[in-house]
Amino acid sequence: MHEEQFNAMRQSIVDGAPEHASELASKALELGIAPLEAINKGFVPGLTHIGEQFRLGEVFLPDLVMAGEAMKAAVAVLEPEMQKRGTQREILGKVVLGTVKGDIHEIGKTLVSTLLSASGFQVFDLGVDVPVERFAEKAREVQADIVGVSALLTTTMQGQKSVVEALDRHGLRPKVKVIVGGAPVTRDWAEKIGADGYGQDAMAAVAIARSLLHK
Ligand code: B1M
Repeated sequence: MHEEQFNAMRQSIVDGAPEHASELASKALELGIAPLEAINKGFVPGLTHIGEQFRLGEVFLPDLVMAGEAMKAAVAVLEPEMQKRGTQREILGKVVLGTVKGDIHEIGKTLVSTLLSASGFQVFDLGVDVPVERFAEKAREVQADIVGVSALLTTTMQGQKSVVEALDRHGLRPKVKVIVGGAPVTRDWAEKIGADGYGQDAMAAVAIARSLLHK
């Protein structure tokens, strides 16, 4: 069902067409497609494709930038609906979240942020390119239960380890749990750096956050 819609969504990202992507996102909601389904079955495959083409040298940085812009436009339309669907009232816990220093990939991190808050977590989203110490300072300030660290580059994954170390230095562990994620991140890596959880995708991040807090 909705295959044609999903294909059009995928193509709007490949074409780097923010307006079209945003129209298709609105259309998806009109058709009763769940926002997360539109993201996972429609728009993300476009980004996966463009990422692969970039890796092969078939497309260039401007194409990657435009694909990212198109994705952001689609998510901007779908996000309020995702928030609305999170009906929970009780705050399950506080999460400080960000993408590590040197890394400006924001789309996956923002999805994690949206789903966590839609699921009842209070999220303090620090954005991208976040210095190591900032994670620890914010965690202390808001008395976070969890710190979530996203990294999309093999070169910036190391920053996740530095965040775990900074939380240790600040005496915030093991009370404050750490969840890591991002395309190059694996469960093995999470274990190796002493993180408490690894989220393969945004839904998994929510499940891990819940289980770490026994909610
Ligand atoms: Co960049 N980029 N990029 N990029 N980019 C990748 C990551 C890359 C894999 C492309 C490739 O070569 N095939 C490659 C990294 C290679 C590597 O190191 N392994 C790469 C590169 C090389 C670069 C630059 C270095 C390119 C250059 O300048 N020469 C540069 C680096 C800039 C920097 O950060 N310093 C760069 C720049 C960019 C843009 C700015 C143009 C743009 C980002 C725009 C933006 O975010 N506003 C961009 C994009 C769009 C991509 C790809 C195509 C898509 C990333 C994305 O948004 N995916 C990406 C290729 C790919 O991943 N297939 C690529 C969709 C998103 C929903 O998925 O972010 O994986 P993802 O998040 C998922 C999960 O990973 C997980 O849940 C999310 C939702 O399901 N998750 C978590 C993420 N964080 C989590 C945290 C958690 C738990 C789960 O807990 C806390």
